[in-house]
Formats: sequence, C-alpha cells, structure tokens
Amino acid sequence: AGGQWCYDSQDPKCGPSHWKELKATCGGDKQSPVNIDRRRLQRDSGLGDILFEGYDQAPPGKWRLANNGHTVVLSLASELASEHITISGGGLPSRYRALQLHFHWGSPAGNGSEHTLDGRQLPMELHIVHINVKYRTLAEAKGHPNGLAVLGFFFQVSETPNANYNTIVAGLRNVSQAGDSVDLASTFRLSTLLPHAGRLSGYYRYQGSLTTPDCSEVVVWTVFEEPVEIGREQLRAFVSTLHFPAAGPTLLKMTNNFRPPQPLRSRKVFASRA
Ligand code: 1SD
Ligand code: ZN
Repeated sequence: AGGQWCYDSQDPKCGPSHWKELKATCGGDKQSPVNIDRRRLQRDSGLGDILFEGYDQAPPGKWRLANNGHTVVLSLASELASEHITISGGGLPSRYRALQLHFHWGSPAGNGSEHTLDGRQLPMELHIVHINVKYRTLAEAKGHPNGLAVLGFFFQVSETPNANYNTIVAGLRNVSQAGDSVDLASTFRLSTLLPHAGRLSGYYRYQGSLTTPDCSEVVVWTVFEEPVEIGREQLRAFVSTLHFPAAGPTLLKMTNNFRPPQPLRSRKVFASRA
C-alpha cells in the first residue's frame, strides 16, 4: 500500500485490510463498523430519546455538497451556521454539534451499509457526524474518547422516490468528480432526511471509531433501528453518478465505499429497547 487509503473497489492493495499498515489505530480493539447481533444486545433502560435541536429548522445559509474522493459529504457552507444543530440526551456523555453528513453504499449488484444487522448488510447507510461541544476542532476532538458522536441510519429501498432526498440526489451530477463541490440552491431541514418522525426511540449504542483512516477510537455510535426509505432510482444515482479520484485515464465509479464489520472484542452493544 502506498501513502493513500482506498476501498477494495478502487484497488485491493490499499483497501480496508491494509489500513492498519498506514495507521496503526485501524488495527485497534474498538474499531467500527461492527455487526449488530440482535441476540446479543444488552438492554439499557437509561437510553431514552435523543434530543434533536435545530434539526427542524432550515439552517441560515446554504448546504454545500462535495465529493471528497471517498464519499459525498453534505455540510453547511459557513461552519458557524451549524452551531445550533445539536444532539444531547439519550445517554450521550455531552452535547454534540453537527459537522457534516455523508453516505456509504454498494454497487448495482449489492448492498453497501457499514454496520450490519444480524450479519446482513443493508443497501446504504447515512452518517451524521457530530463534535462534542467541549472541543473546537476535529483534530482536538480526536484526542478525547468521547470527542465525536456519529448517528447511523440504514436505508431501505422503496419503489417510490423519497421526495425529501430530491435536492441531494439532483446535486450529485454537480459533484461527479473527486474534489467537486456545489452550494445547493434550495434548502431543507435536516430532520427531513431522517426516518419518519417519532420513530427514533429504537437505537443501538456502542463505543467505536471513525470508519475511515485514521480510524480514531473517539466515537460514541448510535445506529437507529428504523430505516430511511429511498427510491430505487435515487439509490442508483449514488452508484452511477459519482466517481473515485482517477488513478489513470479511465474514470472509476464510486461504488462499495464501505468498511466491513470489525471485531467487537470485549465491547457490548446496548439497545434502547427490548
Ligand atoms: O468516513 C468519514 C470521514 O469522511 C470523515 O467524515 C470522518 C470524520 O472526519 O468520519 C468518517 S465516518 O466514521 O463517519 N465514516
Ligand atoms: Zn461514514
């Protein structure tokens, strides 16, 4: 493996099994994602509903969509604007502020979630990355075990499109190459990207890492039971529009940008309900 990490779909020589050669942390004991084995959950009655603040208001300023070479990332054009989008409660050790969200998906032939449910992969997974309000930068947060909180949502394919995803899906064509970014003309509330309101009380919680190098073990993970619905054609747009950084003269479609499940080792996965 050279200096860069990648997914197997780009080049198996720099794929997930080689990441620990680049960053020793990627071979650590608290890595993500993991398989969520529903027969081995530990119910924790202290895991009440997460309090979502600012999720229900259109943010000031524009959403920016970018192809970072590994995924498509949605963030606010002005970082300050996300100051009031926070999560707390639900057993989280602090309040956390939203930084960005992104997706992991498969190929025309297969699913691409990172977490798996009873050994099964789902079509796609949304990650909303939040930083502990005690810290100012990602670099600072990476130095603390509860530095980040990521919310994970599975997707389920429906025959009809999810209109709440139209703005993002339409924007994909503008970020088809690595390094591309675009400010979206229309705005929307973050809550519209989540599963049906009121169905967020079922979730899994464990302590893990970022799923990409440097694989920092600083993430309080929350993976929700209820999937987001996305139309078959909308999912196809992710698989067929975006490209990895070009390694040669031919463009390589961005597919299978997920890390496979990592050993749970001595960790437990907690469940908010039985
Ligand atoms: O893969 C993302 C990566 O793109 C970056 O957003 C990082 C936070 O800096 O988070 C990981 S992940 O663990 O949320 N997949
Ligand atoms: Zn992710």
